[in-house]
Amino acid sequence: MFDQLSGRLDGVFKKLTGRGTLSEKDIDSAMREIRIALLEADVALPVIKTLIAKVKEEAVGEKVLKSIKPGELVVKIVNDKLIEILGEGESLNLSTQPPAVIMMVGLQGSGKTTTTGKIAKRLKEKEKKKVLLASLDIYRPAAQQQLQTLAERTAVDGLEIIEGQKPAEITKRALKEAKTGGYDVLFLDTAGRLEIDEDLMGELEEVKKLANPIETLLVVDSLTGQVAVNVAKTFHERIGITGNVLTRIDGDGRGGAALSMREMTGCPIKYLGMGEGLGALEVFRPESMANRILGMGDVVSLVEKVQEATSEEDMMSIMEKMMSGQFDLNDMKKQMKMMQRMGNLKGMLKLIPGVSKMAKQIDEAKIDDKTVVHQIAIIDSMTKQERKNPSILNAKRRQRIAKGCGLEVSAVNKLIKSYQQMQKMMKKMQSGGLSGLGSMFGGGGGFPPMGR
Ligand SMILES: Nc1nc2c(ncn2[C@@H]2O[C@H](COP(=O)(O)OP(=O)(O)OP(=O)(O)O)[C@@H](O)[C@H]2O)c(=O)[nH]1
Ligand SMILES: [Mg+2]
Repeated sequence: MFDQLSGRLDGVFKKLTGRGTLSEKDIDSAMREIRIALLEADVALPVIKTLIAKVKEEAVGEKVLKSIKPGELVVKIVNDKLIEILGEGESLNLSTQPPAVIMMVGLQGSGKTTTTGKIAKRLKEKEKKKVLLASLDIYRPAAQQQLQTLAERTAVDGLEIIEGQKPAEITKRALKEAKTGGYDVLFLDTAGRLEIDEDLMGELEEVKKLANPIETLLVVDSLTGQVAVNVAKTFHERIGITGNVLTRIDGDGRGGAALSMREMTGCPIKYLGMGEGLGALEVFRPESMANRILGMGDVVSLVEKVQEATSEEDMMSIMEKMMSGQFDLNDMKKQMKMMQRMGNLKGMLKLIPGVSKMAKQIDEAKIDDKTVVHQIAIIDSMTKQERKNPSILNAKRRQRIAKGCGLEVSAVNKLIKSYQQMQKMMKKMQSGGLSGLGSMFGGGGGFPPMGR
């Protein structure tokens, strides 16, 4: 689906990521190219405008971390804003007194019946729900039978077909059957029309009133591009929908519908239809769609992890405090948190030039997650005053702290001892310049104080 768009964006990013620095002009021209790529992909204009504005705003304000190239940062920002535009992935809402009624609506041939079968299969297999399927499509020959066959294939129940009943009658019968039969979920698969018309809307309104569905899912064919978005807007305004399902994502459409849907309708995308088979259904996740479009998952996760782990500002302020001898237990906690986060991405850090050495040192320091968690808990149990001025920590206070965090007094003592050792080391560093830094992370009983 996103092949063409992906290709174009890839070209834009290749130009950016190779560079060491980016000027505002570089960013401007990249944005222009992204805009064209999105237009060609048939993304709605207001959506493009919003996206570009959001990216620009952030790209200008963003502080560039030393370990990331500016181009990579731009990729990450585009990725984040794309995710914002795509909207959060909301799961199917079934939290109501059973049966939870799910009404499927949409134009003819959009994939309502197939999607009904797909979701039913998922609910039965993954969530062990008891599911009943009912077709309200009395217009297309054999439509009811089509759903019945799907019910058999997915091993869920289908409502008995009674010829001559109107949709409203079938709805009432289905509700009754679902209640008496103890079903968790009832699907109402409605008939489609070639275009939105008064009859269709009137019928859907009537059924909706009768059945009071917790979910009204609009199934739209993503290959129809902007048409799909307009259909969704109309349906939403008229009968109110709770979610969209985009089908034929496996086809070679340009992707505009998928990208515009959330922003233009205000309704979340809940599922993606990825093929004709009953297993070809994906829960919509904005992150994975963004990744599919940008194809830059590696860069994005690298930037993310570096951003998470090394707030360089934090690091610098801690270093400064250490150098000036003002390092207190608040700083020690901050530092532990930082070490903890870094411990989680040792592999990642090795990839970044200049940081790889640190990763090795972290390895050697053998950060033990549990110990760090305990040490943080101890500091958390102290008063503000104690953290600022650890020298007031007498025996009585230590006992109180130990109680507060559910650990032995000996653990508290160890932590304080580590702190004192660090203080000593810092004093040395102050007099001996930066040469003392070598032992910061590494073994030799130095830093960080793991208290073992
Ligand atoms: N490739 C692909 N085909 C799909 C997808 N979803 C549905 N189809 C196919 O689209 C065709 C129409 O699907 P239906 O489920 O019958 O559509 P419908 O909305 O129920 O159609 P009406 O009841 O006639 O309005 C079938 O051939 C499906 O196999 C999908 O995600 N990908
Ligand atoms: Mg159908």
